Amino acid sequence: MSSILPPSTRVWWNQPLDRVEGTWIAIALIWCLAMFFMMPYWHIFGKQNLSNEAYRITAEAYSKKTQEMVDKFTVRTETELKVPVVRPPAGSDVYMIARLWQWWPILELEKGQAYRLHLSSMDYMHSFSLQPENLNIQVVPGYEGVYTITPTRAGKYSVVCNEFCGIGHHTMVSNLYVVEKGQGGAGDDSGKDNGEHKNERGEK
Ligand SMILES: [Cu+2]
Repeated sequence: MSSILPPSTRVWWNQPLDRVEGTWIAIALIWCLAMFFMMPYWHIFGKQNLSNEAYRITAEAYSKKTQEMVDKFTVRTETELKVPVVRPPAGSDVYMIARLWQWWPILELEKGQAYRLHLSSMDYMHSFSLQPENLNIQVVPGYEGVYTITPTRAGKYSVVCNEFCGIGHHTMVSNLYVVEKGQGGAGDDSGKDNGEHKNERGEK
């Protein structure tokens, strides 16, 4: 029978279940349940399903909060786009914006300190993927996700968007720094325009 044609018997749901059909329903059900219970399992024993809080927020309100943190704690800028590198106090709330096609700003965190990482999108769905940790967080417009994180290893991490978000998706990459206590700060680099911070669009 083709699905284009109407069923030959109108009351099809009273017909006995075919063995093959029943088997496939059972397989699908068992697999669904396996996947369902993997979620709490990964939460407890893995790193991918983090505890989170989520709040409704507008893009404007979220970008304002992020801007405030950037204005206070920028230590340098990076790349020709002058993306601010922000070093907020240990244990504080830190903010990152996801948007087409950029992460903003770059965070510099201290090893061994717990931070409340806030993530929100200005436009579409993005996803915060921290490499090489393989930590994945969905970033949703209209919501502010808050995750308590404690970096355990110093170094330079990559932040990659792993939710396909359009033509520039592959360029939506950034960094996140974790430094030992007392290190980092206004180290290297390109920008050297401290005290003259630009807003998120790169304007003054
Ligand atoms: Cu993206």
